[in-house]
Amino acid sequence: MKMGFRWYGRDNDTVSLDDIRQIPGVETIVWALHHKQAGEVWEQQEIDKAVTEITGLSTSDKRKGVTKTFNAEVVESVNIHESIKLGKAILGLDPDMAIANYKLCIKRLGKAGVKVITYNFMPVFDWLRTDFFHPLPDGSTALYYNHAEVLEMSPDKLISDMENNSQGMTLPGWEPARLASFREINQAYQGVSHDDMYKNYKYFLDEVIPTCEKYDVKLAVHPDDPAFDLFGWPRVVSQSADLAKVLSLNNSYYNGLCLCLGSFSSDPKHDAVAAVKTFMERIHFSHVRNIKFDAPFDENNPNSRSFSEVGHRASEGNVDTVGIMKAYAQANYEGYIRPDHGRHLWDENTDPAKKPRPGYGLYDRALGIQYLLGIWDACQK
Ligand code: CS2
Ligand code: MN
Repeated sequence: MKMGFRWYGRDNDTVSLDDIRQIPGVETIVWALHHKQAGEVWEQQEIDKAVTEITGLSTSDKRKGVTKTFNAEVVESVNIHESIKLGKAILGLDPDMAIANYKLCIKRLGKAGVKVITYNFMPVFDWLRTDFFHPLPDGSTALYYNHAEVLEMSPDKLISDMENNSQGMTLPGWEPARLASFREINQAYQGVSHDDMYKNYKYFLDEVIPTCEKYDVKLAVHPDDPAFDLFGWPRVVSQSADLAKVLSLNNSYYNGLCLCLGSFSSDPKHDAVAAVKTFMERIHFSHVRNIKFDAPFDENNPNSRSFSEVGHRASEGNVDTVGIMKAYAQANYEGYIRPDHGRHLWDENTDPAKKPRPGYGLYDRALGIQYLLGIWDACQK
């Protein structure tokens, strides 16, 4: 197993490569060209520059005697253009053009030594939370999802919230300038079924997987978060059966999972350890974190689908992180793992300069890594 840490890039993250270097056990930097929009081509020069920065050492590091370096083998994410998911042209791009651009990204990343590309296949937007800095009983803060609040929302309400720039919902990647596209995309998904999505998904995989095989780059899909439909948009990577179906759409080993156990566990009926065991052979990358539901599961109580993200330790929440790491260790898992989101601790909540991207501070993820590695090490003979 190779332990990873997500890094948003210099001037785009409160955490530095030098910070990450001091976390014992981290080998892989999980990176992306975050200024690229879905559907855009990544230039070889930009890719090579990012890889060199991650895998090299600065002159001042060298002067200080630093020798530890990272690999840049995992990219999260090369996002999928909506035209691919919808199977029709939108926002000025048609599916075949968007797929051709995706293939070019795969080829170029492969040439730069990247082994895994993560993506998601969620309609319209990435993960959803209702509070980014939710207070926890110990004084830290964390990402929080309130199901009752979401049930009362509509895409129109979401848009007006964002337009008013209120304290309400802000979706990852939805800057005010892009709200017009949000309307257009929401419109385009009306009447699109789960089966339509699977058909378009298969078309995409059959097109790109040969390129993955040629350049030895594995694709890894991240589950929907939360793992159920929202606002009537068809989500197709939520349930265990969905994961199996996605893998069967194209049987190549290069068509695999980024099994995010926090996202997968957002459906209270899910068993994270069973999923790890079931899909082991096609898990190329995994996010391991914990969440805690507000109430024990009850179909009629929306609050039992509300949850807070918590520390990685199993007893902190409802995800059996010990069972997960044991399952990986017993299978001698050779893929990549990273802690996922972390809580915001210490000066991350008091010093505005330290305020991290929601979920992506330094301290809790560093603590989480030590916990996960502790379980892993204890399982080794
Ligand atoms: C999230 C996602 O749970 C997570 O890891 O932060 O943004 C994730 O990176 C994407 O859905 C993968 O494409
Ligand atoms: Mn994740």
